[in-house]
Amino acid sequence: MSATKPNSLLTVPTGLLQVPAVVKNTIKPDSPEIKLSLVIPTFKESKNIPKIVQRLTQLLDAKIPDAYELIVVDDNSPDLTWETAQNMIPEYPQLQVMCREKERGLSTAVIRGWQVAKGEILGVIDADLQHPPETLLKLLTKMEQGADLAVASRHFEEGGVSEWNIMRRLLSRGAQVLGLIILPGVLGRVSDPMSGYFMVRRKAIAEKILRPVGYKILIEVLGRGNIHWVGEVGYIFNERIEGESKVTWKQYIEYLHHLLNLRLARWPSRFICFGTVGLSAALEVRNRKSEVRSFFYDNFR
Ligand SMILES: Nc1nc2c(ncn2[C@@H]2O[C@H](COP(=O)(O)OP(=O)(O)O)[C@@H](O)[C@H]2O)c(=O)[nH]1
Ligand SMILES: [Mg+2]
Repeated sequence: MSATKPNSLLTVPTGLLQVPAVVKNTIKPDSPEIKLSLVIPTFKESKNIPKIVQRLTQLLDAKIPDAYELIVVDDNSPDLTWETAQNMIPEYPQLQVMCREKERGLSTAVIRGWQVAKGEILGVIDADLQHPPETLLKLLTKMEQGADLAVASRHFEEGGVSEWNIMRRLLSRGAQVLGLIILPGVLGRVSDPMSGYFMVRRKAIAEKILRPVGYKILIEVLGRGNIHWVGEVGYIFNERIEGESKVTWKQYIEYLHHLLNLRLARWPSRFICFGTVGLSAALEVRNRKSEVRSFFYDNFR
């Protein structure tokens, strides 16, 4: 599906957004097994990428040296984020870079990164340092304890947001409430379904055809994955220091679209089930009616 040469860009997978269950063994036989593949989606993050890569490397080298990979998936940013990242590869051998030209969007970028990943644990973190890198180790611990999904949450234990105004808080909570109304069984499973900072076990989403719309990759994973045990850790969502948010009203519309898609995707089986029960009941009534009719016909005519 993809090929990597030292210092070269990863090949962008095409076709369905489907993560393979088994990783093709393109790694040298003596190279250590990758446990964690962390995708960093980027668009116009050239000022943030050196810092986030450096901090993540420091943390992960201390915890799981050589057993992780960092995959930057950039959408051909005009500030050449992908090139900045690519130039760091000699100093950071666990780093790989993908640059997409034909596709755009946060959620699909994450899945394209997971498609080329080698780890049994797949993760995602923003590039802009709004997700504190230290929380990563707590997420990893949850996964090591057996979670299928570990979510960094702003609404769990010591979690929160730094300097959000009332409007932003209302919009965020409003979006969550709307999601809970449309898809209670999906969004109700975690305290912060809007989180973009989490890890998932490969086998929980492998071979599923994912169809996210927009920004909220976590609800896609929750909606279509086989997720049994969910772990949560609290975190404070930092303010951005460099660059700017790409969120506009378009992302709210896309979020609604995504919720409705997932709602519809989860209906057919129930409809088929109710439909089958309804149809058999109707047939049964019809059979009984003809039985009763023939009984009267045979006995009382
Ligand atoms: N590849 C890719 N990354 C994106 C896109 N939009 C946002 N990102 C990245 O996703 C992360 C979160 O985006 P951001 O705009 O900061 O969202 P916010 O924190 O909710 O305001 C950052 O690392 C962005 O660079 C996109 O269209 N493609
Ligand atoms: Mg951000």
